[in-house]
This record gives sequence, structure tokens and C-alpha cells, in this order.
Amino acid sequence: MLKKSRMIAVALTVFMLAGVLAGCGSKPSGETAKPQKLTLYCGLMEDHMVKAVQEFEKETGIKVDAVRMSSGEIMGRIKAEKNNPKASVWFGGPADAFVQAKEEGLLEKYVSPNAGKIPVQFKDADGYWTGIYNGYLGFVSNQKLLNEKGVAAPKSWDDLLKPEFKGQVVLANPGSSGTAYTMLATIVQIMGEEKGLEYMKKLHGQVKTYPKSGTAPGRMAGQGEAIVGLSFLHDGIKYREEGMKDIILSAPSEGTGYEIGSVAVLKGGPDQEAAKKFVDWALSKKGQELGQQVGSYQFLTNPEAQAPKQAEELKDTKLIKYNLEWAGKNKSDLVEKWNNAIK
Ligand code: S7P
Repeated sequence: MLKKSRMIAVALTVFMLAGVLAGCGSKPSGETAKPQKLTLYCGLMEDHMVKAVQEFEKETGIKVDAVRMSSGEIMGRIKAEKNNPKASVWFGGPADAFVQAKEEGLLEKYVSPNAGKIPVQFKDADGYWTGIYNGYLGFVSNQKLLNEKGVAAPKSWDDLLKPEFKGQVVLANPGSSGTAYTMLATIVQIMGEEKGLEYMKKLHGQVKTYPKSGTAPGRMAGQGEAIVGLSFLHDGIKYREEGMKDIILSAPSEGTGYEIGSVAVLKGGPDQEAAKKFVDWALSKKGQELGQQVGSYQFLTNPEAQAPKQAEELKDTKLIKYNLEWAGKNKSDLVEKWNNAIK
């Protein structure tokens, strides 16, 4: 009798232990797996960002919080949050700032399975950032205002210094804007540092205002607030399609700079697994082709992705051999020199 009750007690203990062990690593019944989430900082236009987030959420079920900022603002934010990162992905905007962020140890190396498809000239050799699109810098002018002044759309950097354009040129602030920094770095690469900064000083005398974002100058020209805006040319096509019919696009005949719009995982950010999924998606054919639905007409880096037909009109733009590594590594220094030059 005693023997039988001891056997029952041992069996019960084994059963309970097995239950405890089986419970390790799994959720108690009724509790579901925590949904994945992601915070990203985005340098693209707001409508493109919203579209991308909606599509990614739909495809993966990962909930995304996205904040649109200009390039310099994103850099400032991730620097300030270095010891306690709030976001895990940097999505869009010229790669110059990504080069700078890599130098400052703010990016996590991540070579996506999709990065193999992207040609070498559009990605970091060490795998810290990968290009998703390519955009050319140029002049977005207002034909009606040009006619009123009796002047042709600018066709060289020097044309911007014409007396007819005094107070009529809009350029964003290179400290905050990735677009404007591309312009500053382009000018210094074409003319050399001394002459380039002299040129920027002369151009300052022509500038109406320096908005925060590089998406503003083209829009302002389209709305008739200034004759010429310095922008990425694909933005001018978007504004023209949105109804700013007086927009005319031109580019400097001596050559212009360009952006490699990029994506990267931020170092030490939360939700690293979700962040990598986002990068995979942004590099995919589907992720890259999505922008066209909201008027984003950059060239695309994934050769499988269909470039927007609207970008065709920009394909013969003469480009300089833009030195991105140099531009990224000298960003803070060059912006400071520009600030001193225009004081
Ligand atoms: O999304 C359009 C686009 O032109 O916006 C970015 C542009 O540089 C604006 O950012 P900033 O405010 O920093 O100048 C480009 O990357 C992109 O092609």
C-alpha cells in the first residue's frame, strides 16, 4: 500500500517537472507572440515614405513608425541618440551622409541577400549601406518668369550668376539638406575648394532663401516664388505632373552631381531583425518600383526593377565623376567652410 502511494507521488513529480520543462521557451496558452515593430528615419518625400510603410506593413505584418527628416537632421538625431538609439533603419536620402555616418560608427553592417543584385557602384564596399535609387541634380525653373525677364533657363553653373537671377535662386541649406550638400560637393569637385567656395559666395548674392529641405526649391520655382530652384531633377517632374505646368528642367552643360539614395541599418537600434527585413524589402524589385505610384521618378539600382518612364527625359544629363567617399568624409568640414564663406 505504502509502496503504491510512493509510486504515485514519484509519477506526479515527473509529470509536473515535464510540464515545467515543456513550458520553458513557449508562451503560456492564450498568450500570442509579440508583434514585430520597427522605427525608421526617412529622407524621402513624405508620400513615398507613407506608401512604402503601408506596403511593407501589409506584406510582413511588422508595424512601422516612420519619421521624415532632411539628411542633416537625421544625422543630428542618430548622433544624439548614439547611446540609446530609438530607430533601426535609415531609409532614403543621398549616400554622402551615410558615408559620414559609417565613418562615425553609427551604422550596422548588413549585407542583404538582395544586395548581390545591386551593382558595385551603388553600394558600400564594406556592406554598411546599399543604394536604392539614383537621382541627378539640376535646375528647376519657371518658364513664365523666365519669359518675363527675357532670359533663358540656366545651362551652366555660371548662368546662375546672371544679373536677371539676382534674388531669384533658391537653394536649400547644405547643413540640413542632402540635396544642397550634393550641390556644394559638386561645385567643389568641379572648381576646386578655393574657387568653389568663391563661387558659392557669389551665388549667395543671388539666393532668395535657403529652405531646410532640398525638395523645396523646385516646388518654389514651380509655384512662381522664384525663377530657379536647385533640386534633384526628378522632383521637378513630379511637381510638373502635380500641376505646376510652368516648370522647365535644365542641367549644367559642364556636368552635374548626383545622389545614390540609400538604406542602412542603424547601429545598436532596437528590432534589428525587423530592420534587416525592411532593408531586404527596400532593395527588392517590388520595393524599388513602388515610388513611381506617388511620383518618385528616380532611376533604380536593382536591375530587375523597371525604372519609371518619366526618368527617360533625364537620361542624357551630363554627370561628373562624383566622388562620394570624398564628399561623405568631408561633409562637416565643407559645410563649415561654406558657412564661413557666406557670412
Ligand atoms: O524623395 C525625393 C528626393 O529628392 O528627396 C531627397 C532629397 O535629398 C531631399 O532631402 P533633403 O531634404 O535632405 O535635401 C532625395 O534623396 C530624393 O530623391
